[in-house]
Amino acid sequence: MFLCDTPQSWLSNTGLFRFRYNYLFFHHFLLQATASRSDVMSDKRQRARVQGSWAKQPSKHSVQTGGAPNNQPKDINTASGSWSFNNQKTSTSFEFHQPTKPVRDVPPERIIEQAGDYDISHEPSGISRLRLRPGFLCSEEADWMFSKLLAELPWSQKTNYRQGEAYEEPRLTCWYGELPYTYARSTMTANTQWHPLLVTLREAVERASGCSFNSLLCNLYRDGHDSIGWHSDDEASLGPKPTIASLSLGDTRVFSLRKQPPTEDSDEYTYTERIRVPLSHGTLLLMEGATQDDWQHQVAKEYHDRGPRINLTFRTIHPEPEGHRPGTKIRFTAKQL
Ligand SMILES: O=C(O)CCC(=O)C(=O)O
Repeated sequence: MFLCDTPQSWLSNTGLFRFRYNYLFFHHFLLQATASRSDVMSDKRQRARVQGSWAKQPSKHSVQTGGAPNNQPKDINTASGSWSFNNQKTSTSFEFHQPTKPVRDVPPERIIEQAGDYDISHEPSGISRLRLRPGFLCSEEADWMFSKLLAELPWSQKTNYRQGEAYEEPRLTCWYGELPYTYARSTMTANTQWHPLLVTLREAVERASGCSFNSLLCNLYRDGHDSIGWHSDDEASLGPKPTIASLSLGDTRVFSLRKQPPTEDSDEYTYTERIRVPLSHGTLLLMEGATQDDWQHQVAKEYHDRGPRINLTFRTIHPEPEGHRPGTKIRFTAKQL
């Protein structure tokens, strides 16, 4: 007879029964494996939540129910496709160790380009303050002054010394003042022959700043390759907490500042605060208070075309403290002043 007596006998007769039985067995097995896997996952999540890492040995339960936990070498049988769950031979454990140094962020660089007064730090040494006046000179008078000073000032290249080695400054300079000025182990001799235009500019800067200045260091950056490296204007002859007035003419260059690191970090400038101040034609910048104690500044080389720039830095110079070599930094003489 073609129709079977019962479905079962028909199934068993056709072999479909064997297929269905195998399928059910396999399905059951899959469910178990999935349940075990989800146990492992929730176990992992729990431990990650509690400890933040694999601090604890995997529980017996998780080892028995399935694959090796993450970070544990895989059992060779598992790797070769065997379903052996009880052959954990290694006892490697991974423990969370608190990093000995806290992770530190590099602070984002601040850009100052709008006219205003900026207190850039408050330290035991005092407040460091920048006062920025773009357009202090209007562009026509700045153009005229720039050409005149470029042509008429006695520019020359100074030789400095670092660790006994001579090097040529990557810019031209000239100096005005009744006293000589020594920095980087080389001296600019006194020069009282002020150019008349510089006298006018000094008076204008004194009115704007409320300070008086007896000296002027002029810098000429011939192109983008000329620069001045990181330094502070903190020679003892400038006195404590000097105000320095810097007037820029010609192409814009970036004046950068970086905070002195805390003493325990000494020369580690990676994490210190940084400020960029683009100094354009006719801009006046005043550095006041503790700026020379707590910050360094530079005008870095640039690798694209830059036209010439003149920077006039008005200062007040005091006689060098007795018993100290000219050009000594103030931190080595502070007690004498
Ligand atoms: O050119 C400038 O703006 C900075 C000059 C300077 O840092 C200096 O004369 O000490």
